Amino acid sequence: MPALPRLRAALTAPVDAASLIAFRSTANRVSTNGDANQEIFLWSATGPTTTQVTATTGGASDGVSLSSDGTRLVFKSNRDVVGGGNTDLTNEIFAYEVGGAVTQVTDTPVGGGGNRFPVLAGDGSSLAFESDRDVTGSNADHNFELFRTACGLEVTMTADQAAVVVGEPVDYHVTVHNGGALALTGVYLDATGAPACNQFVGDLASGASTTVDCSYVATLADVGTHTNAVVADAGRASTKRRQRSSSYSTP
Ligand SMILES: [Ca+2]
Ligand SMILES: [Ca+2]
Repeated sequence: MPALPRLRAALTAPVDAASLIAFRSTANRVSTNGDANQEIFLWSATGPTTTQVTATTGGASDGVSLSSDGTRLVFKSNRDVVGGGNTDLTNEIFAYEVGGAVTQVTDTPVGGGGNRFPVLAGDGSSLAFESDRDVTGSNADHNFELFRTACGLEVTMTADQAAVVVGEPVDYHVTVHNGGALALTGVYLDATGAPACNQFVGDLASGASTTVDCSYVATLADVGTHTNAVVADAGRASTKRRQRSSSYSTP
């Protein structure tokens, strides 16, 4: 059976190449999981060391996916992993930059099954996951949909005015930041309610930020409190990354 050793070598090659294995466990492997809940661990052949990525009490962190280049992993958790980002303990997606910090990718309220089954692209540049939450403002019926998002992309939105009259502009400042370790290409903003903010940003190096200034003129249809939202993403795919919004009142 000369083919069998070659087959075994082929199957183990991806793990050996990255020298990393990510897994979930209830074991107290490095003496920091005394409550024996499900935590995410990362084993490195080059240490050899075992890193406990999550440190939570109760609940579960699982569904881990490691990029084949070993730069980051993603997982699902119903714990407040980062601290303050998931106090309602719903199923959210988190990312861990290997050797760095854990960040929370999704942020959704109580209801349904939440966000689950995250899978990273081989180069760690993006992830896909399943969710029955209204992650990007386009799933109001809350069935399970697939979402894709660039990794490391963060967006914030502020408005100069808290209230305007009809015919006056609301001036927005949308800041996009690449908080990940990899450069992002083809970053763009999608703001269907405020067309002037619907802009192509371009490439963002790791750690780079850029701010887009744009305005929206209030109309009669906006009387009351109106919310405009903007999402940012990278690459050519059409699904969105983080959503940020800003509200104003029109008397
Ligand atoms: Ca624990
Ligand atoms: Ca939540």
